[in-house]
Amino acid sequence: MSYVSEVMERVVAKNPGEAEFHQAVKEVLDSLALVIDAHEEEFRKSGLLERLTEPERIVSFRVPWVDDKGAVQVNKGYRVQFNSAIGPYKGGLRFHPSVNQSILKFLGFEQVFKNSLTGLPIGGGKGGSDFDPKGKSDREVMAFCQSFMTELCKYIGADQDVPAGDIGVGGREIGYLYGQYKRIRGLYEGVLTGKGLTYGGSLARTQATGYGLVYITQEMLKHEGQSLAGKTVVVSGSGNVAIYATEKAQALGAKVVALSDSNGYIYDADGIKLDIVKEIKEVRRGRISEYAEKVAGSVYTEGKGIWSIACDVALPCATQNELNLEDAKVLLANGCTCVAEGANMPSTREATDYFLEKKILFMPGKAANAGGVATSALEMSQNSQRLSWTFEEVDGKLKDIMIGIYEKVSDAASRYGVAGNFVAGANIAGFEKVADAMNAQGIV
Ligand code: NDP
Ligand code: 2IT
Repeated sequence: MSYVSEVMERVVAKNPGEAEFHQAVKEVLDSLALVIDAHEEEFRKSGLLERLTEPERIVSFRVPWVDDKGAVQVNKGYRVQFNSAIGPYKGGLRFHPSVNQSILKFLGFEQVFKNSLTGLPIGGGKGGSDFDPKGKSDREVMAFCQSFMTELCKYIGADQDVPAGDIGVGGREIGYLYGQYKRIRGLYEGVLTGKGLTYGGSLARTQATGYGLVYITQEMLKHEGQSLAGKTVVVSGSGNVAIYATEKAQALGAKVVALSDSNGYIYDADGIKLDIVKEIKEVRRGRISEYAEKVAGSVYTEGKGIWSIACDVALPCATQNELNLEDAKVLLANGCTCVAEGANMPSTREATDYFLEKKILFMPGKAANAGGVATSALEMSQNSQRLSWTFEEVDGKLKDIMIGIYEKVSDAASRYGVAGNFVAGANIAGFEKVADAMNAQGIV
């Protein structure tokens, strides 16, 4: 049996029941077979893949807090410190009832390759809790965040592990988490990114994931002699990534006709009015259905189904496995020719394989959504320098980083004889730097 297959079997056997983690590892290992099979003894000897697929450390802890009725609540808290070969652990915190160890391990694993692709010195990690911020008062969110950080602060630091936001963790949560870290550790340091602009945050971090997604989409289209101008775009989700992907796509002349949340989706043939979405989602924390109540001519549909809307470009920006094989078939049947993933692993493996087989433009999440973490690394640089760069400076660097990622991914795919397969390209290009650093540092 090949070394890659042996390691995949080992991962399944040693991590029972962790379907998302298996899925993420399998996709990467299938790509890496192109690199490893020809030199497998070398890789086997240093146990490189066994080490790459085992997190350096997982911290799991109790998060007790008191709700507004005076009742004690207990949530699970985690931090997965996956790989620090190229820099301190870096990656978001997710607060969502679905959070478990499998989901955080898949996210931490993907983060290792994503962070490598940015070209910046950041290792990979992820954390979070099964806490659901939906419907909680600000005081409850603060109580939860303070309790979460009281434990997490023992394991993180500006040169050690630097968390940020993800699903359910935005500016409000980062503020409460940062305040508690500073209070306990007595350090005013860049231990979290996505901070507010008055206390060490970076301009353009809020926009970065969505803007970066659109920059790399534009770059893919450019290489085909096309652009986003005049294209019809469907974006799933209506959170941080979806909102700023919509904003940049519109700025580049695309018409975004749909957005969604976990309850349903809206369709606006005239193009989404983003100021209304921001008011519903960023200010009032409401439901996307409210858009249809406010905008005449727009339609709200309960449930899944956003991928049945005809478009040229699809940008899944909600969550993992939100786009399956059936969705992929419907998208392509309706004329879609380009899919770029704003979310992490939003396409199932079957959907991904279908996109590759049909040779549409497909950019996987670990390349397409890397603009967020890249800009987090720029926030870390500014914190270390004790400086704040202008919006234009950060946005300019973000754009250059996304174009650089496109080039690395496209080049790696070509070097290994699978030109245009950006899934293999991203996995291989991300792997090369991490593998080199791990080899140089010995068996650790
Ligand atoms: P937000 O919490 O701001 O928004 C998440 C959006 O996705 C909401 O519209 C939410 O709907 C929807 N959603 C979440 N979970 C589900 C689900 N299980 N089923 C259907 N819809 C769901 O998160 P972000 O925008 O920050 O994150 C979106 C995706 O982008 C995630 O995959 C995240 O890992 C990824 N990402 C985020 C980065 C960042 O910088 N924030 C960077 C790189 C990737 P509802 O409100 O109803 O729950
Ligand atoms: O998935 C991701 O890359 C993020 N949620 C952002 C991580 C970060 O550290 O900015």
